[in-house]
Amino acid sequence: MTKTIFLLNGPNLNLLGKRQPDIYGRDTLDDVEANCRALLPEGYDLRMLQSNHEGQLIDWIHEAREAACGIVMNPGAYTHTSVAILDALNAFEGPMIEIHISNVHKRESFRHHSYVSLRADGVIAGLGIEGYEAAVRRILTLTRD
Ligand code: CA2
Repeated sequence: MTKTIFLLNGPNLNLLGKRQPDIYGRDTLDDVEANCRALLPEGYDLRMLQSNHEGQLIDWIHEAREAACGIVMNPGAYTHTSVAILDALNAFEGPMIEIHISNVHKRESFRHHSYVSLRADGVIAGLGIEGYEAAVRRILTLTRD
């Protein structure tokens, strides 16, 4: 059976490649999806998802419990605020990698704390969109038979 990796993206990441290229670069989420798809061996698929709404992200995490072998998530600003997303991720049993395009530790102090890191099996920050590919590679390593 095909194993599906969920790539979940939080608020404002629909603007990726369209605003603030100095911080987030010029590539779009479609580019991220194409780069990640190119890494998938036979038997794997991915679902690229983005929402500006916390509840929608939580619903997708719940869906992942049945439908995904692993989650790569850039929760955007919810990283720093959302106990609800942390609770949802704690109910997911597969591997979960947290990714940030920018190096959050080089930015404002409110970005230094992540609720999601309390659940994440790995945390990537500051590699630009290449971080998504590193995260997918890690999920593949952890889920290959
Ligand atoms: O560095 C990251 O990936 C962040 O998760 C991005 C969030 C920010 O709140 C986190 O602290 C770090 C913001 C996402 C906003 O994305 C945009 C992309 C392009 C243009 C404008 C916003």
